[in-house]
Amino acid sequence: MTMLLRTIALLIPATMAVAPLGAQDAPPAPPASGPVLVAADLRAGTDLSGPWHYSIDPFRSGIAGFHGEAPDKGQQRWLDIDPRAAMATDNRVLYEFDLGHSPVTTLPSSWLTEAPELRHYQGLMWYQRTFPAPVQRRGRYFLRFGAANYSTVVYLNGKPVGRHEGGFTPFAFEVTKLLRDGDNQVTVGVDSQATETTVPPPVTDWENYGGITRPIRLIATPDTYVDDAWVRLQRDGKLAVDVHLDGPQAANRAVHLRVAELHLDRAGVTDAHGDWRATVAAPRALVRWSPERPKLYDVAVDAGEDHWHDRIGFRTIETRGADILLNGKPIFLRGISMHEEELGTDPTRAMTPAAARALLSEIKDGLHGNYVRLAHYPHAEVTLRLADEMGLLVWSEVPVYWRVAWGDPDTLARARAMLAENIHRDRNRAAIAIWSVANETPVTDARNAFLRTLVADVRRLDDTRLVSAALLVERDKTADHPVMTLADPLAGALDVLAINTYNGWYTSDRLNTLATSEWRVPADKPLIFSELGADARAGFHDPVKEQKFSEEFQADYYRATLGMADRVPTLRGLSPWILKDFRSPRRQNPDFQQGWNRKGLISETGQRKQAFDVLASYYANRAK
Ligand code: GCB
Repeated sequence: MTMLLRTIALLIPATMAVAPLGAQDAPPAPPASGPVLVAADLRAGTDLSGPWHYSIDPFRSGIAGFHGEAPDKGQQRWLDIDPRAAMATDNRVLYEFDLGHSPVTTLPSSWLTEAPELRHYQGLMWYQRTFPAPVQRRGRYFLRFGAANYSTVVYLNGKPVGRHEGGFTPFAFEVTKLLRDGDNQVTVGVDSQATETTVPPPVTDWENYGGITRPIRLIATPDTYVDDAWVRLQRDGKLAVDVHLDGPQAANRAVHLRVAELHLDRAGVTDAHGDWRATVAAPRALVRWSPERPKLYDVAVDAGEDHWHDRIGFRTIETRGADILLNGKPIFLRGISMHEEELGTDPTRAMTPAAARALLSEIKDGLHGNYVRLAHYPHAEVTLRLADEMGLLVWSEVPVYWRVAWGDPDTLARARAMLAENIHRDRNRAAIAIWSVANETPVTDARNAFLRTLVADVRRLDDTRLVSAALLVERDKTADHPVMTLADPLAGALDVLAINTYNGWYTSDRLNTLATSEWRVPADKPLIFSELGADARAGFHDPVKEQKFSEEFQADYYRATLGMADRVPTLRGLSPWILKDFRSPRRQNPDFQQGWNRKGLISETGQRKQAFDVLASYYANRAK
């Protein structure tokens, strides 16, 4: 546990907490760790985005006193009081915070961009706002966070409501009984500090945007409501539905699955646990979702007073030998990778629909793509919804990245919880083709066991997608040409093999030798180059010597690497690194990087580099 969560665990009763999932006991699949509220973004609610007060707490004084004991009153940020008025009234009173009179930021956003002195702040931040309770309350209310990075503790009107760990997945707490008439005060502590046992750990190659980076909403539901619903087309051609109701009338309840456009109305009754499962023959009129025709249907689940709905596309994805089949037909994944970072000179990881559309349009229309790798963690719901609408297949991953504490059961529990939260949120998205469990993780027994557990979780939670991981290869140092061998024992557990390759960028290979590369990979599974790339600073040209960081080098690197890719018989897709230059504190070459990883095909402001056209025409040809 992080320090924040460890201390908070002492303060918040476990029953109110999102408990870490049981770690080593592999089966059964991890349960949902709190209310799922699937398709919460389409439910009625009050948007709590907008102005919030904020205040740093670098020594975590609101979490623990200086001897490690519970903090005294003068430091308890969540108290339902007015410190200024209290101190003015009684000179024995001391408060060393006053959130209600602290500076204001606009959420969702990261604090890194709020003020220059916060640019490199990694630690605990407190946020607070008040909001009016809905008048005439009925049913149940949940405070839902799209994401907060990294560990979070939430209080309402001075009372703890829950805690959550993981910077990229949604979480919700029921607050029905804590709401009061008139103004309600919500206080949130968010700690961005990564440790050796968090997921991801401290060393990555992207900006650690601390803060509440996705929408916060107060969601209203009836007393008994559809907490989870999963509607999909199975590989056997049937539609399958799983529903879970939560509430006093969840058991033995009549439910209906309705897809009006297909005249589909299937009735059922939940069991004693509030669960209903059914399959129905797919209506003949069903149009299957594809990148060329991303057809979505309005799907409803009615259960008593609750009318749940979502927009869902139906398609199958599977492998046959080295082929990836979409709706039974072989497909080549014409993709690119992207981080969750909006265009602009000072991104704050606030992904609005417009910001997501700007990025995905570059892929779909600019590059002629049909696929995107959403690296290296679950992206915002808006991005997934747009991928569904625009027709882009998605690789989705959890931040099990580079060097993780493989032997630590808590770390495994964390990764499993994130994976489960991600799959629960997104398994209704037709766009999702591949769940990936890791990126560039060195092979050891402990790592293999850890990742095998994650692969098994994916298969239990969603058997309609493909499982992958970006793997490392071994380079034969004695060969006279580049020879790379995939010897990772995890390969056998995956549906799609994925390799990141940077020959000619991080290696001293001359670009004209890449064509002679040999890739020794299993012949019976599809391979994806999940990354390939080279940096270039937009506008820096060196047509004669083509030094690194010139647009010419990057364009030539793409030509050479794409030529190499064409000679790999099992290659079925590409997601080069990366669409847009992105913030990375490890990149400090003052001439070219200035804190940015420059492997984008477009600059941070959207300027296309030469290599953009190289990939765009390659994909245009592939699409013919
Ligand atoms: C990788 C990583 C990615 C980095 C990239 C790079 O292999 O997966 O996160 O950003 O290389 O630019 O070095």
